[in-house]
Amino acid sequence: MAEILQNKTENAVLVGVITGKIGDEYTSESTLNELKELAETAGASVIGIMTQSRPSPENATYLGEGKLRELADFCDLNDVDLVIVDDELSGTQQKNMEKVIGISVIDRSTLILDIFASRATSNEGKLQVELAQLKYMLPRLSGRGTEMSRLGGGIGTRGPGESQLETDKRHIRRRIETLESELKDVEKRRSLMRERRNKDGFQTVVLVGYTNAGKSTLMNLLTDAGVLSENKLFATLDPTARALELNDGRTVILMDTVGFIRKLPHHLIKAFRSTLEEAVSADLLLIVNDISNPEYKVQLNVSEKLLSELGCTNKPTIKVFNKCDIENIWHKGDEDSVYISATENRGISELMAAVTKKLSSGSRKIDLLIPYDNASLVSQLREEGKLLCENYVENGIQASVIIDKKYEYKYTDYEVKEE
Ligand SMILES: Nc1nc2c(ncn2[C@@H]2O[C@H](COP(=O)(O)OP(=O)(O)OP(=O)(O)O)[C@@H](O)[C@H]2O)c(=O)[nH]1
Ligand SMILES: [Mg+2]
Repeated sequence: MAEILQNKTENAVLVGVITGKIGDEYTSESTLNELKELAETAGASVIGIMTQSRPSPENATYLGEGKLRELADFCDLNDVDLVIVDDELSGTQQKNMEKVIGISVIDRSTLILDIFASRATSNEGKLQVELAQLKYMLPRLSGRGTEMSRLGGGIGTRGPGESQLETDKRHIRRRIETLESELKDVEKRRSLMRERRNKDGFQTVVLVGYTNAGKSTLMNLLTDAGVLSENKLFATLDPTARALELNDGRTVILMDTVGFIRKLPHHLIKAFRSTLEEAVSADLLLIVNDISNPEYKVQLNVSEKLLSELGCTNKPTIKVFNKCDIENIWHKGDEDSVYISATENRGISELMAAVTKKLSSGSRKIDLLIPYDNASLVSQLREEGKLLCENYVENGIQASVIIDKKYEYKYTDYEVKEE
């Protein structure tokens, strides 16, 4: 009997409407190149790219009628298994496109969710991806079930699985509720862990940045963490934390996190809140950039925009330009920007110097006991420093805070000195 070949590569065609508008969220040659990388990461082989210039996508079919026919003919002639659209499709657009073309049509969000689904290993990661997938699916569910089973599995259908696709919306809503409450527990655990680290006086440095920039490679170089780093998008989903000793002998926590990308599905950002929260609570962010990528400025912008959406504005930050070995670009850095190669171990002492400097900009940890009469000082502390913990005890509020030396004088009366 013939053996059934598993994991046959799917032939994919990428499709995008070029509106001529400029911005991260609009399709362009560069977002299509990135879509190609995403498709290849998911295991597809891209055999064609089709674009249409029009002021906006067609409401019912995404592409105009003629172009859609052209796409259907192309798919027919070339044994295409899958069409991947660079924008997020409505349920109607997707259904109508599938009707005309006769094969699976998925969008960029589904592809990203699919990659995340195949990468998720931890319980937390799996819960987050499933939640994002279900939330994406729910409004698109009506009448999709039978078509999907006709079209079969493959890219864009991994994750919660087909049987769940076909169950009714109520069932999915219930599952969403369960996932959300499980994730709340995870979030609580994470925030307790953060609190404990804070209490122990550890500051955290978090590696963030565009996917494939080299965050995990740098993490491994600095801490021997042994995390997976590879030339694929979204190699890392779960945050990993390790101790890192600074030049001045202090120990901080270094953390590796999930990468960013353009047009990240907003359900995914929401579902990954507990993970992304690590960046929000960081004492210092290292935004890692792949300087050899012609799009690195756009990528840096996307990272910065996402970080500010997460509420990371005004956080101490160092821009780390990585992969300087590739184009041999070695600028002189300063405490805000450093130029390194994580694979060749170059520029690392400059990076460590910048980190040490940023983390010791005149702040220190103080323990206070604030009488209840002056309880408003606690909110002031929150604004002026980093409140690590507060405890309501009989004679007042015990608070530990990391505060800039310039504000310290305001609180000396309440300081609890260690015996
Ligand atoms: N030439 C060169 N390649 C590098 C450098 N740093 C990382 N890489 C390569 O870039 C690829 C991606 O590295 P990762 O460390 O996995 O990137 P990441 O930022 O963790 O990516 P995600 O986890 O997907 O967000 C790997 O193939 C690395 O070997 C560098 O300094 N120079
Ligand atoms: Mg990584």
